[in-house]
Amino acid sequence: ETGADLWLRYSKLPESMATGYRKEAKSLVVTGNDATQQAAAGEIRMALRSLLGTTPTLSKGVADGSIVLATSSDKIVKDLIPGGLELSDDEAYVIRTVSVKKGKAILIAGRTTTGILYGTFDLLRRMQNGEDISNLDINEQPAYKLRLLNHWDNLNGTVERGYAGHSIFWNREESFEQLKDQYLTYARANASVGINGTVLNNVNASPEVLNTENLERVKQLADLFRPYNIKVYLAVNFASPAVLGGLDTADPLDENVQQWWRDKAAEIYKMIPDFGGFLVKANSEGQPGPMDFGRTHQDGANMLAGVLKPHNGVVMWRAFVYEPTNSDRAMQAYNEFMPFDGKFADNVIVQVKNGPVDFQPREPFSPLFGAMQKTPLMVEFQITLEYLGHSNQLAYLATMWKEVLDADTWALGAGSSVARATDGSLFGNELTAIAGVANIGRDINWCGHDLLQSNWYAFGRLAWNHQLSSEQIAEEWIRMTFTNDDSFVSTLEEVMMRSREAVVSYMTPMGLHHLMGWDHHYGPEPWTDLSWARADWLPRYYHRAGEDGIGFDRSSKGSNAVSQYFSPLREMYDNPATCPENLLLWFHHLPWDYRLASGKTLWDALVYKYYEGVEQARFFQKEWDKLEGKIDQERFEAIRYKFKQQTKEAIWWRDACVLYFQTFSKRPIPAELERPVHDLDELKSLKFDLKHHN
Ligand code: BDP
Repeated sequence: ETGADLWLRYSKLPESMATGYRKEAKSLVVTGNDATQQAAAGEIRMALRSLLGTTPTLSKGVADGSIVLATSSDKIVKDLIPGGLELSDDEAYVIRTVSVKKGKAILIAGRTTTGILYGTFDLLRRMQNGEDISNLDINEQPAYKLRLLNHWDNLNGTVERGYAGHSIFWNREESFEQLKDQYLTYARANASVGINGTVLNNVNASPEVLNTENLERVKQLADLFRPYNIKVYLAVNFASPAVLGGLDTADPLDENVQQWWRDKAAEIYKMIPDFGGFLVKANSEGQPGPMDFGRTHQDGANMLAGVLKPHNGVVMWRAFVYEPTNSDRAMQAYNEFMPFDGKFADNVIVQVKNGPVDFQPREPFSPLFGAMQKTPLMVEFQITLEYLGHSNQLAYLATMWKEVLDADTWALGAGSSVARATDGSLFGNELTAIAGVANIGRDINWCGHDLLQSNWYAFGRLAWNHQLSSEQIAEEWIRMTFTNDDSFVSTLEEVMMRSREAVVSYMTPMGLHHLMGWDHHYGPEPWTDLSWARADWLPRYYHRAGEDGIGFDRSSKGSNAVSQYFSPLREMYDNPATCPENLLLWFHHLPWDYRLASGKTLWDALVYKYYEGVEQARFFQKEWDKLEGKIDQERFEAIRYKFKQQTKEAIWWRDACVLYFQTFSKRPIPAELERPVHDLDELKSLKFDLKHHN
């Protein structure tokens, strides 16, 4: 197998499971023929043929063993459920076992056909997981309204921070027709986990994305995705009116600029009436923005919001900003955005990366969550592993995302989690959203590493329901993607559950961050010094190792970043004795002999963590090898190779960091640990070349 079918393989179920299901799926009743309902019907027929070996007959009447796909206003629903059905949301659905003459049937109903589509994928997931479907009473509705992938795809076909080949959207070598099957798989995969929007281009946006030829391509994609309830969005360059439109300014308060955007929006909506809106990276890392014209984030975002408002579009305005100043980079987004709280138009949502710096293996949550209470905020996660080993290492990220979503901001006292601060339940915002930077490309298995498909899947599942557990999501995904063999499932699930922590341990344990190589962010380079680069792009800015110790002092005695958090978090982070050990060096600069609660010195504890990370990687390799023969040999071997690579790189990371930090600590590696296998000079002279990597 190639992995191309993702978790939608629908491989034949063992007879023991299939027999029971056949009785529940004898016929299919489909009440309407809009494209979404037909997509659901097509999916379930194809899936059941493959899972059970039989296709349910299409029927008009409900009988024992029928599956009924209907909207709550259809007469059939009123017949089956005497009191009728009340659904809370256009994407909500129910799946119910209902009595019919001489037996029972399964009703999948939504207020709209979108609910039917989502309910259909839900039922299929249960069947692939071998669950009992004989007595169902399921009510589902999404936690966030907009559940989006962000593709950092460039118009020339490359993908920024993409490790799975070229862009699927901006490929010019093949025609749209040739790529259509791939697009359909993409749409089905997204719909199966409830992802309902996609930003088709890089946040470092080319103005050219808005030219008519490119908009034609966007329209084609929108038309194909529409039955799957996926809206398209574009990242726009704030200078577009000048660069593309030929105006002499892009000042958001200039009438001609506004007219240019209005005309452009009219053109887009004429082609794509349900176009979702714009994502904007402004005045960040060299991108143009309203501040170039003496205006503010508020002016820029609200101008675009006004343009999109008549079309029901939204503006997702990113808060990933950091000025070239000497202040702590981790504090800058907060400082820059807090003054605008409550000042954005109601179709603006501020998109905030999960952590205050940049998608590190572990960061505390961004202090903007909970703090901006009068502005809808959305979390931006990174599905692609920019800082966690690209597509060569396994880091199952549901555990990281749960850590962030479940973190308590204390904004309105205990129970003010990041999830609740963004899903509308804490501050009552109507507009709610969540985004993940996609990890897919044209590689046959989509993600460059078969096991990293799980992160695409997990992002969608959590965007739908942030209360699901990482374990449950992993288990579902494994069963659908590989096999229902219980020992396979439990072994791989355990590896996945430990995987992100393993990466943290051998890369950046105890709150260290940004030790990765310059620019490509792959591999360890804690020593890098470039005289011409901004200090806060370089590792030494973050780890601050010296003879006196290591870590970034963000306590009240240092940069005071702790003050951006609510009490009692602020006090907890401020004191090294109460700061969680896994964030210790994020918030504190401590001497090498600092004693931890365990009694170990900081130096010893840090070294042990690096070694533990390597042991975890070795453990993954060993566990994986036990699974040979339980799945197809192709994927087995491909993954085996990745785990081997991961162990090598874990050792590379461990040796590089331990040996480098040892030049400051001047303390020995604890005697019972094995000796490094590399020399520091050898590691420093490694020239990592991305061209040979992808
Ligand atoms: C950083 C990436 C860079 C992105 C930037 C962003 O290194 O490629 O453009 O984030 O999110 O993590 O805008």
